[in-house]
Amino acid sequence: MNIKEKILDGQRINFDEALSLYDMDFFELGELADSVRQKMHGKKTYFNINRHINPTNVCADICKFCAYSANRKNPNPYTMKHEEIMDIVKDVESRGAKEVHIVSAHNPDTGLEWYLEIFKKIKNQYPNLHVKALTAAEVDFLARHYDKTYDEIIDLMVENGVDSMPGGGAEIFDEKVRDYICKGKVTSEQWLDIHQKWHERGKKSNVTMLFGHVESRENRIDHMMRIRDLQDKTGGFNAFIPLVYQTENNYLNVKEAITANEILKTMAISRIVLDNLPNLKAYWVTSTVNLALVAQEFGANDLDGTIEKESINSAAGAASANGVNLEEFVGLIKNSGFTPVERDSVYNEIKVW
Ligand code: V47
Repeated sequence: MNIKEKILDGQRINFDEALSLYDMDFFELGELADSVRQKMHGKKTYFNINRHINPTNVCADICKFCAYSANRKNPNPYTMKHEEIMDIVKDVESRGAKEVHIVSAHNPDTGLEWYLEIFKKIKNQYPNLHVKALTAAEVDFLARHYDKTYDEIIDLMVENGVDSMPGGGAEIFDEKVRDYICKGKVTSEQWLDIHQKWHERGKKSNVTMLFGHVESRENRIDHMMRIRDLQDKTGGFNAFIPLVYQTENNYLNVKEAITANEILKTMAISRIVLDNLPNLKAYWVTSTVNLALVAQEFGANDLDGTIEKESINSAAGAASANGVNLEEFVGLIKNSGFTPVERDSVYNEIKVW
């Protein structure tokens, strides 16, 4: 059987086979990924009504690709008070948000309570609002800084009402590249270990991959393989989210931006490799809305959500600071030939638009 027949037959492909897909005809690869997508989701494209909240940009770690944390290029440190966060939550909940996605920098000065008690406050006031919060990088930082084990931090997250974990902080698992782009932050092994522990508590999470900077195609396939291995063990990942590296205001100094062709190929290959992961999210914030719409033909079945406001990727040049309008978003999905399906945070269908 050749690779194409294997994929159409639903068989698993190995590292070398995955890498060779980069050399396949662009449209043939797209059609293969689409056949996998269609088997899993038909023409449905999922999204949710959500709000990203980034409560502080003061960070004890230094990632070369980050334009969000306060530093020489972005000398505007801020830390929100819980009341400020609650005001945002009140506003977005009253306008239909079903999820808040709360991710911060690694602020050494707030105290552990500042990080955790906000979730309890949100849950007490809005029990039906899904709280997706704390990346594995934050969990690792909190454990190190407050002398706790990962299990202790995870128990506190559960106690305080975190429903699911976002996929941030995975970057690229290859140790050499990781050392170059974000030395000192959570290691690949630790990132996967934290998610495994979270899954073992019956909880769901997402997983990202930051690409289009200094990594190779081999590094991307390796990243996908490590995710596939953990997913085989736990089944706890909901979505894979390839994040396209944004070039501005950071210290990575990448001259040439990745091409749309390479982005779509990578998405298609990830749809094929991650045969045990249900959803592939084209995160329009880093790919642009237009390319995310095209990515629907290359295996993507999820476009994240309306977002409303986003600070991490927009700091590095993404046009996402103000989110997208719901009606417009739904119209774009429909006009591109797909069925917009509003979902909750764990992929139960809420409404077919
Ligand atoms: O972890 C930082 C990335 C991530 C840049 O789980 C950059 O549903 C591109 O993880 N260019 C945060 N990316 C965002 C994130 C996320 C987003 C949407 C949905 C979910 C989910 C998770 O942003 C960071 C980092 O990998 N990032 N700087 C940059 N210059």
